[in-house]
Amino acid sequence: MKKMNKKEFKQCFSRRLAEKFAMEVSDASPSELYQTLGSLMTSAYSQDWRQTWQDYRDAEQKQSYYFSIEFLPGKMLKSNLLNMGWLETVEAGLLELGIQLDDLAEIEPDMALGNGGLGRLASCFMDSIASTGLPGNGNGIRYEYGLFKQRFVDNYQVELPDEWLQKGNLWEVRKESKAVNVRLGGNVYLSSDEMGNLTPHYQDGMVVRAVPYDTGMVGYQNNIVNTMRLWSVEIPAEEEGNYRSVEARRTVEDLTSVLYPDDSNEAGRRLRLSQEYFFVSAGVQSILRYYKELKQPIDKISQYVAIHINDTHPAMCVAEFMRLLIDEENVSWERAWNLTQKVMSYTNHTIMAEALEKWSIPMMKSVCPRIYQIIEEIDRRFVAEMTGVQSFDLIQRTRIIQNDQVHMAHLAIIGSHSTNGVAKLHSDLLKSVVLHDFYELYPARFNNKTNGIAMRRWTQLANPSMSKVLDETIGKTWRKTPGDLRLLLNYENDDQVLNNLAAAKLTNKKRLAAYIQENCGVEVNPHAIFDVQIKRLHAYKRQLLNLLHIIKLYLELKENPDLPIEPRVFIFGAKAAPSYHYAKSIIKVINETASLINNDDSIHNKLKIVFLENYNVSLAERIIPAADVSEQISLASKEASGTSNMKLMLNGAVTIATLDGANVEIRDAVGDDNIAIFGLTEEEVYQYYENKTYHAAAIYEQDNVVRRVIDTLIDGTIPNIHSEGQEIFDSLIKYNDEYFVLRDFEAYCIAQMSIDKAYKYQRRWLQISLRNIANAGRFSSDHTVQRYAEDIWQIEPVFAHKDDRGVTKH
Ligand code: GL5
Repeated sequence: MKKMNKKEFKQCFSRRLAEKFAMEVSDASPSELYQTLGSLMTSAYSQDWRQTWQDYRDAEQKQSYYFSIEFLPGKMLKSNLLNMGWLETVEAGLLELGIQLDDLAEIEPDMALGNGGLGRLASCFMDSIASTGLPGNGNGIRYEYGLFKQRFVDNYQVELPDEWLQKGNLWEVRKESKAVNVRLGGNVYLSSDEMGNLTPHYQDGMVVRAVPYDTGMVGYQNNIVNTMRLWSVEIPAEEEGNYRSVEARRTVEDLTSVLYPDDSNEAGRRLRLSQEYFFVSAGVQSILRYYKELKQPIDKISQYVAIHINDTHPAMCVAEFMRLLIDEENVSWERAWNLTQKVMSYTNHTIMAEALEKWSIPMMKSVCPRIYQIIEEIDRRFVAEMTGVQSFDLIQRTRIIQNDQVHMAHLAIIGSHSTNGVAKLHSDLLKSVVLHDFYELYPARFNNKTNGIAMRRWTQLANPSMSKVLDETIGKTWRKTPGDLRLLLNYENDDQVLNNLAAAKLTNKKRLAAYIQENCGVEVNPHAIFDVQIKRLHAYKRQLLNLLHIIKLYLELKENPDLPIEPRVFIFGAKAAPSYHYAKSIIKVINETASLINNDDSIHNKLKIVFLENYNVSLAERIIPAADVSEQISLASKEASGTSNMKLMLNGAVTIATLDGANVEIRDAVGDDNIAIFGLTEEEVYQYYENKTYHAAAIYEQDNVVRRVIDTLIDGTIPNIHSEGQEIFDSLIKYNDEYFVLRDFEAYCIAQMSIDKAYKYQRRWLQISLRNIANAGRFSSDHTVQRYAEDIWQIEPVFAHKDDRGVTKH
């Protein structure tokens, strides 16, 4: 990629502004300046983008395609600048033109085509795949509306549409020439020729156009630009006549309109399944079209293509790939099946039953009838193959079609060569419990790939103050090789370094405090402990446990305002799914508790609660560098991995955690003395399930502290929560506390006391924090994707060895 000095950049920038808007810098709005900078950047990397694609093609590289219904890249301006190697030059050049880069970055809407960890992981992977020079692509949906914008009205969550495309999206390119047609609905019947070959005939239904929008995934200073391809629906020109009414057009346009249609009703579920088939079919068709251009025999396709099924949403890739091979390419079933299994791989991201998708047969038949036929045949052959080899019961439990439902995880496992979990514990649980039956059938297919995070975004971009201290202390190699963060361990007794890290943290805390003041009107003390829980709102993640502990502290302070605890600011960031009533009640109760505590002068500002609205990637970038404490308190066994735990440790926060998901590996990395572990283990949780011996009401009756705290939900201590307080109270006492909040409460309070105590000894605290930073390198997603590349996809990096003029040296 072309490197520029500051002077050249300023010239190019002013020239581009004049060309694009016929303006001088002094006349332009931040939005026009942002557009100008963006267009300068895209034209600078588009040469590399073409070249990367060309190189893969010339070298006939095997490529991977990561199919994900969510991508959560956040803002791309600064991360692209960083990866292009332009960040410092541009920042300085703009400053000389009187422009703050951060003001331009503010203009960009967060690209929020995802919910949480799953989508953010996909985006960290996209960054790392390009940065490690791997030939890998993303494939997903270009939703017109991203995840809703969250507002609090009367302390309730209210959802507003996220019209992120309103002002255009300068990173994407509409590739009309690469569009494909996707057929939805209708009927299909098969005719057979004298050789027994089956041909499908389609009746009715609709054909929609899938048009790709490609976004360049710029690798970290390596001249590689990969592609994230997101599909948008359009009405094909030849079908225009069939879609005259607004309503008819709407039925098509809805397909790629929203992320997660409300699945509490039939129409929403149907739309969701249609979305899944839409992006699966479009993606697989375009892969096959590309493969055919290579003019290789179809039987070699697994040497060129790896398709990754990210969670169950794209599981229909298995059946669609089969469909294309047998219906369009005339490949026999047996050969097609063999190729499909070699090409496909699958990651499971949760053990929560609700997320292991199942679709009713009538629904699937009506959305994608041919796919259903193929799944039925896969299921039939699976049963036939296993009969006589495995027990009847095992076959019944593992087959794809059961009780009138299609089990998507079963389809993904049976139709692929690899199934992985996302942290050691999670992968073990898949083998021993959740997918144990499949492990019996296919032990060699199971493996672990612990999640990772795009280190550059979460340090260099989000935390420049800490990054500077790291550069000054251990040099700059950690920027490219995160494992080098370990060099920091040499300085754990160096007061100067500890103080520098403390000063960087304080800078970040002050910045967050200013944001909190501006957005919530709450004044917080930057010297207080910033205790952070940021993640989707879900009962298993136990934001409620956090809240109950806060209430306990509050009650204690009310009794004894001089209680010798460190001042603490509890910071929450979380969205609740719009139809998840219970999670919304928790938000309401946290917010009302915040109003109560934040306005109670009698506790001398020792406690504050801040629930920041609209948690998203950009907000995470503000909060994480300022965190002292990282709350990872899900019920053991329920959080597959977690990734905010990794980001927070990397930024020097000390983790308070159950032994769940990747917390176990964080504990192993930092050692017991540098993390606060508490609560039931996963084995103990399973024992409770087995013995059915958990009685939350008994804890409530016997434990005075618990009772006092829980009663505040219903006795008027916390105002305005009449029904929500009762609902939560009932969930704990009447419905026996599904996530063992009360069982872990005491242990959690003790762990919290240890945090309070440790913080009092600042030097020791800073050492713990330093050890967390130093040991975070292993959680780089660069490392994770390399494991996927070697073990699952069998793809290799192409370092095209380009010179600075973008010329490929072979
Ligand atoms: C999730 C899990 O809940 C997280 O534990 C995990 O870190 C993440 C990425 O593997 O996947 N599954 C899921 O559906 N979402 C997640 O965050 O949204």
